[in-house]
Amino acid sequence: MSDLKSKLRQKIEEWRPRIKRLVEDYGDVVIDQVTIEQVIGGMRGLKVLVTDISYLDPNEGIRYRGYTLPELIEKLPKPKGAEMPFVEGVWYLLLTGEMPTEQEVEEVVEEFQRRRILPKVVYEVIDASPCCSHPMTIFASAILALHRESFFVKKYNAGISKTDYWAPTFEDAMSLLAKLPEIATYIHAKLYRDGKRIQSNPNLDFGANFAWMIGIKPPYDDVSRMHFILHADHESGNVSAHTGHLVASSLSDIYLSIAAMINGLAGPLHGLANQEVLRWLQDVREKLGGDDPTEAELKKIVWDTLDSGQVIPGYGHAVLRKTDPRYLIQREFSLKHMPDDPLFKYTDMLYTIVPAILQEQGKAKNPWPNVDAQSGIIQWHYGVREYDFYTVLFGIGRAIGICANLIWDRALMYPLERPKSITTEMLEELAGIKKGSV
Ligand code: CMX
Repeated sequence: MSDLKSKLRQKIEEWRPRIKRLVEDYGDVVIDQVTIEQVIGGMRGLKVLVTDISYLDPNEGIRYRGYTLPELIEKLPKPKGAEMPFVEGVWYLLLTGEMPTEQEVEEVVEEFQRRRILPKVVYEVIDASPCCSHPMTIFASAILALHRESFFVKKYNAGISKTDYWAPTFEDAMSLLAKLPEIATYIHAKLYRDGKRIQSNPNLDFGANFAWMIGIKPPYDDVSRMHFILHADHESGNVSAHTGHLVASSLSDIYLSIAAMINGLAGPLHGLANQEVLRWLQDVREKLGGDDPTEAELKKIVWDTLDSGQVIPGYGHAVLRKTDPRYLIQREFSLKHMPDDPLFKYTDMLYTIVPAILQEQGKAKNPWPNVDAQSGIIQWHYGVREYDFYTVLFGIGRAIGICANLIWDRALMYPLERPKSITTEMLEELAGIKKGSV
């Protein structure tokens, strides 16, 4: 058994009694109340999910296993000469809650390298996709095609004990994550490079191999690592994480659950926002004849966008109430590596004007930028200019956190998710509204 898997087994055995005690001895403790506004309004703020992989503080931003992102970037082992840590180290940390040593990371790097090879069926599914399909649709289909490889399904059909479900789930997660860069870069080659594919480099880590296969030189390896790490997790209630958890709660395996999560990520209010940012910025740039913008020009365009009933992509958040630290880390990287990039200049000027405008408009609860306001600009700068591909990159990162969550869901034997729904009439009765009084 690998060191990571045996470390995980030890952590799971330590954690299980805590959950058992909470349910058996404290199961009737009330932790939240539900209002009509929350029921109709997308369950905002309701404390009804549990995860120990990450926690999102509205003012501070995300912590992975208790570490802020800057702490994580500083402390995790890095490839020689790199600015950003190994993606594999984040996987280790998310799974076990422990900061890995260089040796422990190296072992995961090698394990992922061994599991990279795609079965033929994945190429066939990608090749068979209509040319006008969105890359996220193809990405989800390719992941679904791997379902027949599921080790969990084999073990489940053979009659494995419920207490051991986590182990084949771990194996499936390792195999899927190792393959995601291969799948994504093949989709990229197929859609945008006449199918000209660059083969995997057997000596490279997750981030560097992605950069290699997409054909972009350093420091794009660090861009990849940064992108996948920053997008890895955002606690449990966001659409992609919650979808993954919900689907897996019916004991659907990793492949079915991650394909579902990818579909949730593909919406413009969630992961597709990074593509929307680029599209909107290019549109703005075109309107200004490609020139550097003045503040007055940009302010007018922001107001015009709002007045036409559209959102400003990359701004606002359902939980965050301050500038997203993931935005700030990418901004810092951009200031260091691409300060003169024309689109970065737009982005940075928007950072100074959009929050005040959203505050003046008075609708958005959070006027500050989120991760998507900056991520696409960096991709564009380094040469990934097909912006409908950006959400696929987000998907690779997010799959890391969700796989960690799903393994722990199985380890702690969380049950089928099944909230109760009621009718509008019942809500009116609860509110004391007389029938027919509207
Ligand atoms: N531009 C304009 N209006 C905005 C806005 C923005 N960036 N953000 C929120 N609002 C509006 C909402 O549309 C809503 O308007 P209505 O009352 O007319 O419906 C109002 O402000 C209140 O919304 P909220 O409670 O502040 O935000 P929600 O929790 O409902 O939604 C989010 C959060 C992210 C969907 C929203 O801020 C948004 O649409 N932002 C732009 C898209 C985006 O950047 N999404 C990426 C989020 C990060 C990610 O998941 O990747």
